[in-house]
Parts: sequence; C-alpha cells; structure tokens
Amino acid sequence: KHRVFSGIQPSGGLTLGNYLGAIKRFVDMQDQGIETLYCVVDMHAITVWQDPEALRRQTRELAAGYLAAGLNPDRSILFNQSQVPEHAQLGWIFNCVARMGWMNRMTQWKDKAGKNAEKASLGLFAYPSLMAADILLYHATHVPVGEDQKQHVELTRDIAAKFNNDYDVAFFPLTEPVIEGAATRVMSLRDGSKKMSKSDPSDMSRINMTDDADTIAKKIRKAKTDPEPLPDTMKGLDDRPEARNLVRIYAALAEMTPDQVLADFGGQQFSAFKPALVDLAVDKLAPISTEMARLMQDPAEIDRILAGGAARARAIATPILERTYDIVGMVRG
Ligand code: AQP
Repeated sequence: KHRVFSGIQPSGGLTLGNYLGAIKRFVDMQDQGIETLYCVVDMHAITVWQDPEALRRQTRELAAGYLAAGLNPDRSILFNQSQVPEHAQLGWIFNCVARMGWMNRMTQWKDKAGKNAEKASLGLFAYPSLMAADILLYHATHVPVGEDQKQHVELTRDIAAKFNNDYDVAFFPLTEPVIEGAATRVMSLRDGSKKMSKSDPSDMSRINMTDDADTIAKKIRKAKTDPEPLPDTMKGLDDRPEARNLVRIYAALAEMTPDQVLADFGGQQFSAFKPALVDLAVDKLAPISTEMARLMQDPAEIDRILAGGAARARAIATPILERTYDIVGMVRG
C-alpha cells in the first residue's frame, strides 16, 4: 500500500522551484488517488532564526499555496508539523539512532552551516533526523521531493534500517524518494550553477509564487542566457546551464518533455522564446497567486484546515509512536 508524505519549510515565500519540484507533484499524487499527507514543517524552519510574526504569516501563506495549487483538504491531510507533537517525540528517538558522522556528511548541513558550524543551531545539525521522523511516523512509502532533498531521504532509509536492525524488528519501511519530471532542480535565473532558493539575497534570481504578471515578465526578460539560438535537442544544451534551465521550466509548466519544447523552439532566438515563456508562466502562475491572496484574507479558515489535518495526522501517528516506544522499552502506564 502506498502512502505519500512530504513537506516544505515556511522559511520565506514560495518559489517556482518549490512549485515545480514539489507542490505541483504533490497535487499530481493526490489526484492519482494515493493517500497523501502534506506538511508545513514549521519546526524545521526554526533551525535558522525566524521572526515569530513572519513565521506565523509564512505558515499560513504556505498552506494557502498548497490549497491554491490544488491540494484538497478532504483528499490530502494538510497540517503544520508543530501541531503533531509526535514528530518531535519520534525525532528524539532517531537522534539516538542516527550517528554524528552521518549528519556531518549531509551537503545541506555543509552548505547552510558553512565554515561557521560552531555557531549553527543544534537543530540545524539534527534536521535530517527530524525529517526521518516526519516520514516514518506515518510509515510513508514514497516522498516526492526536489533533487536537493535526495540525500536526506536516503538518510531516512539508513535510520529506518539501523532501527530495525538494532531492535531486531521489521517495523519501519525503507521509503523511496520520488524525483521526477522536467524540473527536479530549478536553477537561479541569475546563475545557472546555483539552485533557485527562497533565501537567495537577490529577488531577481527567483520567481516567487506571489509575483504579479509584470514582475514575472521582468524577471524572465532579464534572466541570464547566452547569444546562441536554441538547439533542436537537449544534447545541445549540455554546456549551456542557463538556457537549459529555462527550457526545463517551460517543459514543466507546459507538461511537456524538454525535447518536445525544443522540437517547437529549436533554431529560434531567446528574443522569441522568452516572451513565450512569460506568457506560459503568467498563464499558469497568476491563477495560483490570485487564489493565494484570496485565501489569505481569511486566516482563521486556514488555521481551521491545518488543525483538522493535524487531528487526522495524529490518528495515524499515535499508534506508530506507541509501538516505537514499546519496541525501545519505554514503560507505558
Ligand atoms: N530550486 C528547486 N528546484 C526544485 N525543487 C526545489 N525545492 C526547493 N528548491 C527547489 C524543493 O522544494 C521542497 C521544499 O523545500 P524546503 O522548503 O524544505 O527547503 P529547501 O529545499 O532548502 O528550499 P529553498 O527554497 O532553497 O529554501 P531555503 O532557501 O530556505 O533553503 C523540497 O522538496 C525541495 O527539494
């Protein structure tokens, strides 16, 4: 039986990378009729400093983004992590299963802590262990994520395997990452070697889900490219990361393969391709940002949906946590 879990941090506004790499695929999986749980991982967000008011707003905005993109709270379980305390409880147990060396090897830890690891929070170091708890608390079998999260899902498998081995049980599943589609790693519009990210200091590097049509048009017009026309197949873009990124974005938005896009645009200049990409992006993103703005006018309704989702999530999580405590040897009264 399939069960899907995934989450996004409310650590800023949503980007086109989050949409194409994650949310759009969350909706596809829901629509395939799979059991799906989608989380706003607020406890992950505070591994780096978050202003409390901003965190509250971003949590609701991310929930609004999920809903506006097509997640249906009757079909998917939508909730925020801190309302299901079992995540933290299982996370602690996994802190005692995972090894320091495993965490030390995580590229996200190395990127985010940088040379100043002494000053990073303990939570940032333990991030992948809490992420393993997020997933395994529901015995999730599949996790749709962007390319950058692959290593963390593999670590989740390592934690599950070590737990099962240490306690001689076949309890936690070995969860599969699901990384598919044309845009599993959307790159910065300013630098084709960097991931598009909500925390990039340059707003021109990313398209935000709340950008209006003029802003989207300006950012795509100014996106870095090269002077060559587009080739006929993706092979021709091997050494052209910025051009490759725009073709992949087009493909993901249009639900085509990148080679199909080049079958239409091969031989053409960016002066022809970019306006087509602007039209497509505005066409796909404007309805979502309009709906997000509408939903944000009623934060109490968003809070009600998150609380309802949390209650449903807890109903799945509680027996799994209780059984975990039992396996570990915790006395229950
Ligand atoms: N550029 C991207 N391309 C494809 N997928 C992406 N994701 C993020 N950026 C891209 C996917 O979005 C999901 C949620 O990510 P997250 O919020 O947990 O944190 P992140 O991966 O660290 O994303 P950001 O935008 O780069 O946030 P900051 O700047 O706060 O670190 C994940 O499935 C991720 O793969």
